[in-house]
Amino acid sequence: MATPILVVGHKNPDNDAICAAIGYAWLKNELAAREVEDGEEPPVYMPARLGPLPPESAGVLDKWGIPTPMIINNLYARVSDVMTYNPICIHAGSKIIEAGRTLRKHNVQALVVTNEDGTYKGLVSTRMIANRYISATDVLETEGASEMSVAADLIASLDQKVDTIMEHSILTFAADARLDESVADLMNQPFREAVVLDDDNIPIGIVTRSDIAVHPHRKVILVDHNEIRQAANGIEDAEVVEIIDHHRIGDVSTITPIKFLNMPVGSSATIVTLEAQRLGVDIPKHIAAALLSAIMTDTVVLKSPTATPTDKLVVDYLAGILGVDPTEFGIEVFSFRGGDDDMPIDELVSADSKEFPLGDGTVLIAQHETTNLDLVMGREKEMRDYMRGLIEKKGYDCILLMVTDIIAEGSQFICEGNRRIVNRAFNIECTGDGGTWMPGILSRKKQVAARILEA
Ligand SMILES: [Mn+2]
Repeated sequence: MATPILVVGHKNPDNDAICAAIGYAWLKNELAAREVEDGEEPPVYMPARLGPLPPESAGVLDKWGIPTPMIINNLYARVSDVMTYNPICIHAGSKIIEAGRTLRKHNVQALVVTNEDGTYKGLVSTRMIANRYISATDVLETEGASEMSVAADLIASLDQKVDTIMEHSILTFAADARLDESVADLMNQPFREAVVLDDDNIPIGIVTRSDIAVHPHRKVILVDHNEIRQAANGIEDAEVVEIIDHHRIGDVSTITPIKFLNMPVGSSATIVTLEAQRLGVDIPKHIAAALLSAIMTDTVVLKSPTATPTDKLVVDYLAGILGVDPTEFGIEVFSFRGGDDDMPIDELVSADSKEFPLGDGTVLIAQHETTNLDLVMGREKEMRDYMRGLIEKKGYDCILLMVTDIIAEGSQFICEGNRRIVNRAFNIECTGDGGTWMPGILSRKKQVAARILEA
């Protein structure tokens, strides 16, 4: 069974990190199926994620029947990358002679011994059976037994049950255990084999000292990031085989040349769509929906200054496949976030917040995107109380919360702490009441942080 190649977005995933991974894994599988020779098994690309699904992703995946990408904790090589699957098993009640026959028949060195219900009990190897005979010769020399009686004992012992000679104290591993740690354990036990068990204690694999002589590296395609800080733990132990991204070039390095697509466009999903077009692969509706949703969230329905003419073309193409109006589609995706009225206040204010150093102090700029500004502003007092508490706790000079109305295309500034910092930068009069409407301000990175830091 070939180990799948993972396609994974950054830590703390947003909708683009999830949907670009789904889209690119789909594209790679399509291409692999085309290129495969007769009788060959194509490589399998599997989308994965490093954290919980954002609500808009959950909404899109649910609506379009797309399976949720599996969550992974790290990219370290695992026991399952080297183990032999489906080990040969024998019941503890079987006779030793049967164990001998089974070892011969399958030409293996060890059998996993199981209980009646198939759960793991121990292990019997050719060496354990051989040891029985070697110790018999010992009896011959030290106790002066006759050769005939020893031989008779040995023949009789073939009739005994396997569990009289099996070893109970063999190491067991979970399939997803880290290989480097497991190798150390395996080298420290007196036996050559370890048994791999599933959650129900059923043996699913066997791993020997010769299996671990090679250290495999998990293959991974990075989407929507190319910095180690944002990548899965264990990235340094993995083999990065491709990168699809729209952020600044970071610090992931590779040993061999790879396909590294980086474009200054509004989303990674845009690049995935361009690749499908370039390679002449038709995009099915569910994948078009995932990709379109990612472009819409990353570019705030194409209104963010990060949106480019290329994004616009790609959005029209995907909306054409789906037969939808792109803006309506985008607003529906944002509405999956929902819950502006019952969202916990810490989440509403700080889920998307970034600290910026300013002089000797720190400014926190938070952003909450909404399709219902009135609903959010109804919680103004709650938000301000929470922001003042944050300032007290963290010592910020100032917190600016941008409540961004993606339909009206602007942001309501709510400011606590030293408001002069914000007022000076934008030449406005933010007060402690009601906030200040800033038409056209949608991007924290391009339109707000830059201005405050320069002022
Ligand atoms: Mn992105």
